[in-house]
Amino acid sequence: MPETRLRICPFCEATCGLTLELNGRQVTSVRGDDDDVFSKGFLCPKGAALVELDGDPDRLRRPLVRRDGRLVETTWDEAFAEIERRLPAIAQQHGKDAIAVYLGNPSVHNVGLALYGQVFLRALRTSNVYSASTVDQIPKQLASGLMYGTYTTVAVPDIDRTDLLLIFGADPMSSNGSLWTVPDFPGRLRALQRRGGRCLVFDPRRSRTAEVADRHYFVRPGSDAQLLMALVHTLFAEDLVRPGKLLEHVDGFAALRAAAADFTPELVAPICGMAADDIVAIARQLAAAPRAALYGRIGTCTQEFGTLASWLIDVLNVLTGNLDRPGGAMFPKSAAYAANTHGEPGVGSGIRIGRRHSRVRQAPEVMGELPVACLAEEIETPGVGQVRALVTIAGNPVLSTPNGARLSRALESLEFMVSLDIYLNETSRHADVVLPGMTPLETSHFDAIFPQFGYRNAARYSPPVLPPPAQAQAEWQSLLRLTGIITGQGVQADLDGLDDFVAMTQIQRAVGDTRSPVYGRKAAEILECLTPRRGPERLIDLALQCGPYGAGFGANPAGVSLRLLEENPHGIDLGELTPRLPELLRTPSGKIELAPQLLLADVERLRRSLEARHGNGRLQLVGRRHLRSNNSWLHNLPRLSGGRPRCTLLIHPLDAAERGLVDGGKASLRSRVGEVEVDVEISEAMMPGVVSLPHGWGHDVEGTRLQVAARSPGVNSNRLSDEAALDVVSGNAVLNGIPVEIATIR
Ligand SMILES: Nc1nc2c(c(=O)[nH]1)N[C@H]1C(S)=C(S)[C@@H](COP(=O)(O)OP(=O)(O)OC[C@H]3O[C@@H](n4cnc5c(=O)[nH]c(N)nc54)[C@H](O)[C@@H]3O)O[C@H]1N2
Ligand SMILES: Nc1nc2c(c(=O)[nH]1)N[C@H]1C(S)=C(S)[C@@H](COP(=O)(O)OP(=O)(O)OC[C@H]3O[C@@H](n4cnc5c(=O)[nH]c(N)nc54)[C@H](O)[C@@H]3O)O[C@H]1N2
Ligand code: SF4
Ligand SMILES: [Mo]
Repeated sequence: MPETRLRICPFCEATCGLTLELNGRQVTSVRGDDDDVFSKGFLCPKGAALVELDGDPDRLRRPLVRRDGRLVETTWDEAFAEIERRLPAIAQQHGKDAIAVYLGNPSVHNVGLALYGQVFLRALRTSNVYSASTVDQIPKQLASGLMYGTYTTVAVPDIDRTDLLLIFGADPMSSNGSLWTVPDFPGRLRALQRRGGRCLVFDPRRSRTAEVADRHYFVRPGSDAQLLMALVHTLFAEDLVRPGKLLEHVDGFAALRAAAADFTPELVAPICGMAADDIVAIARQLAAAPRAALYGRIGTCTQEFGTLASWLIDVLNVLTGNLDRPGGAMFPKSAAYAANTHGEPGVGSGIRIGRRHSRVRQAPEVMGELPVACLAEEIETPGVGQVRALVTIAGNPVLSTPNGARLSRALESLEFMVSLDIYLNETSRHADVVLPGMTPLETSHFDAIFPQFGYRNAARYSPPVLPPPAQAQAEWQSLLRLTGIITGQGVQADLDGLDDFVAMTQIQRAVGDTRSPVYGRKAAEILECLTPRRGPERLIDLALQCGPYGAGFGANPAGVSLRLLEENPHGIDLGELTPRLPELLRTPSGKIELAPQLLLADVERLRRSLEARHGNGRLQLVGRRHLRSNNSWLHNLPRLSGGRPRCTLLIHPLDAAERGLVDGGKASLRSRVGEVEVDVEISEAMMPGVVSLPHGWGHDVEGTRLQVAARSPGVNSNRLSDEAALDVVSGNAVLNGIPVEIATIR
């Protein structure tokens, strides 16, 4: 008899609930869970491919250790013994900063990694913390942190109630949304249009989202901040600023107005490749819409003015009175882990950046991290604080960060490298020890982060679908073992004792917090209430019970706990988004900072860009995503590969003709840092002067174990992105708008 099980999909931020059918260990089908309170039956082709990930013969199941230059299978004990022999010695000899860590994207989608990765980082105490955030969303988090006081207070469009949705540099029809957890974006957009609403898309490529939108505007890469400034300028100039109820919660209107003064539509239009009349018309539409929301993502973050563009999107939501109101851009209230639900409501210490700087380039720390674009130079440059060892946790920086070729060389020069990964890929092939994770089916799932960006409030949990195989070790346990090693307790450290310590630290924080429902209670009593749970489940239960809807260990018996989620496998709906101002603010002023000093200072850089002129025969390179792909790591699943080649260079017919390029031909694409050979695809979807190549490809290197991916390897677009180019305030890499030249290969 087939059995039915439920599992939240871990692949992307939409977090769809899936229904799996099992025959023994074999998953026979995957569907969307119609009863899931949040995703209501939606799924995409990646979710259905979960079956193949579980069965992939290339997926690592046993640890690997380097012997005589080759990675060979070994036991868990031997793998950790090797780490104990080599890793702590490096910190002892060269200091704690000699060990760097890189956290990849799935470490946010895997609760064991998310919770215990932090435990390991605290034990390491290194300044050299890097992650995919600085090739992704850190500009939005910095802008939000400056405006609202915490890094995860991010406003999301209230899509189900809005009349006008403006999308900048995002393609949710392909990506299913990001910093916006919105399963079934396609259906929600259709519903918006059916009720008479409109969607405008701003993108240098006619993306899938642009195709279904009501209007698409080509914008030149890297010019969003100028365009958004021109919209701000127009609202002020035409007396269309209507913050309404927000007025009492906002500081900085005058400074903002002054900052936008120079950015007239006429001056900005040629920079972004739009008509000045269109910019004015958009500002008027925005002001006239009863309910509107602006949203921006990768294209607005991973570019030269990432933080300014991210900030100005929220600025426009404020100026039009759309922030924090139904149908506008609203703030979710998550059941666990949200900084904006802890501490005193309405005021806080805000965020601080630059508490330290990178050694070589002096780039400031943001959100506890240094820019990953600095990692290679920190490895290569001798001196005190040089990085000599690296631990990667669910990441593939060789393919996902700028100048991948240089980073790959730098990794070769490390004294020691450990990778926690489920594949032997372009990055983990450099490791001395690889520790495999289990498959999503063998682990539980709880989203600690994404409900903070949900289109609706909900809490859901999935227990493991399959029992782990005998030899497997959970990744949270691997991280505890690494913690034991790095704190000098060795491979034999008492893991239960360490885990109790982790739980106790968090319990103590809760009982000492005057705002917590368990304030003043005995830590030992709370620990007892959590028994017999251990590991991530114990921490999740604690966070849920002490959260804004929490049961508080008896204080609110009807409240949320892990048990309640277990009893409701399709999730608990916590309702549509509701206004949260001023309660969610954690700025020192208790206000929304509309014009933070750090950003006003960066406007000077933006102003100078108005004088720059594009052209000189160069093209600008941008990226894109495909529905059947997930960054660098699902290319090994047969179900998601095959079909037409996807890693092609899209180029406008005029640009192609000018350079003698033909569709299907080969061309050489060159930037300051590298050169790759690409397959040309001529396409009217591109803005003239802009070409597009997806990232996450380049699976043709030696020493990996990715047989399916290697058959259609594509090229690594990050061989072209320049590690010297940063959005200076956030340290995010510039991955869009890279100047390139192209020549045909005959
Ligand atoms: N040019 C360009 N570059 C980009 C982008 C772009 O748009 N353009 N996008 C950027 C963005 S948004 C991101 S998020 C980054 C992603 O950058 P990364 O996070 O560095 O790369 P991923 O491709 O997501 O690789 C994830 C790795 O985690 C492994 N993995 C998957 N599940 C698990 C698990 O459960 N446990 C463990 N231990 N490992 C697991 C996979 O095998 C893979 O090696 O790329 C960035 N790079
Ligand atoms: N299928 C699939 N889904 C994914 C992923 C995946 O790899 N595949 N990755 C996941 C991850 S980690 C993330 S972060 C999200 C990202 O999700 P999205 O932000 O939606 O990312 P993209 O689909 O790359 O869309 C970015 C768009 O920005 C445009 N663009 C480039 N430069 C500029 C610019 O300067 N200005 C403007 N206005 N537009 C520009 C590009 O042409 C592209 O259409 O997707 C997630 N979901
Ligand atoms: S949209 Fe697809 S990949 Fe994303 S969570 Fe849903 S099923 Fe998974
Ligand atoms: Mo991402």
